[in-house]
Amino acid sequence: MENVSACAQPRTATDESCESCKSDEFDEFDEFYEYSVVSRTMYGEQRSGDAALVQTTADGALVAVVDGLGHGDEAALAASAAIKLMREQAGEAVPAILQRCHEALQQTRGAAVTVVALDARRGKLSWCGVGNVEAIVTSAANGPLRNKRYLTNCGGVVGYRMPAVRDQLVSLHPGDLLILATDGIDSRFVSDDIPAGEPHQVARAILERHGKASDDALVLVLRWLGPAAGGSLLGRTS
Ligand SMILES: [Mn+2]
Repeated sequence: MENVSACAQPRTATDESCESCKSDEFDEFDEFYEYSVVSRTMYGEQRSGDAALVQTTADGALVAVVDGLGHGDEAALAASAAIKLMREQAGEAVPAILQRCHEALQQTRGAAVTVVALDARRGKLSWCGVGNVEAIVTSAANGPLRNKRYLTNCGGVVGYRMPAVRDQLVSLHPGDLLILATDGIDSRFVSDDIPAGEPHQVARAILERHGKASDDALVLVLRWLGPAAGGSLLGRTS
């Protein structure tokens, strides 16, 4: 597949669609999750308007996917403005981050943004989104059978028409997958079986099966591993 780029742990950004920021200051929860981002720039465009961020925080990580309106340079500009803002605000509550994004994107064409704070200490996600970045949490294929949970995004455009947003909380079980996808991925992927494998295999399979030719496409897959067996969330000294 042409124009596909991937970014996965170890946390090295291999394309401009994914910024992975690992801070030595916040490495306590590095072993608690693994993730991968794959993206494809629309044929004929030089830059993708889709972007992702995974940044370590004091409590775990901030995870975000942005789809700048449309595609091409203007979309990429809006997306990179959102990523820059979120890097600076990574420790804040997610509704506040979205509101700051809205202010930062006023001079751009705007974007769909979904932002997720991973609280690794408590094994919970707090998330909210505006616009049509699809987001689900699904149980591991071999784990306890649980329904997929869908994030209910608010309609609107960050930077242009911002609705009131509230975050939703989801508890994680070891093996759970968080999947975020821009609308360059056919939204019917959520009713398909989730492919097996490592996060990069899951992400790549979703992109190959459901990616549209008419837009940039990006999939982020994060697997929650939880604390290692026998380990304790509190009082870790290493
Ligand atoms: Mn799009």
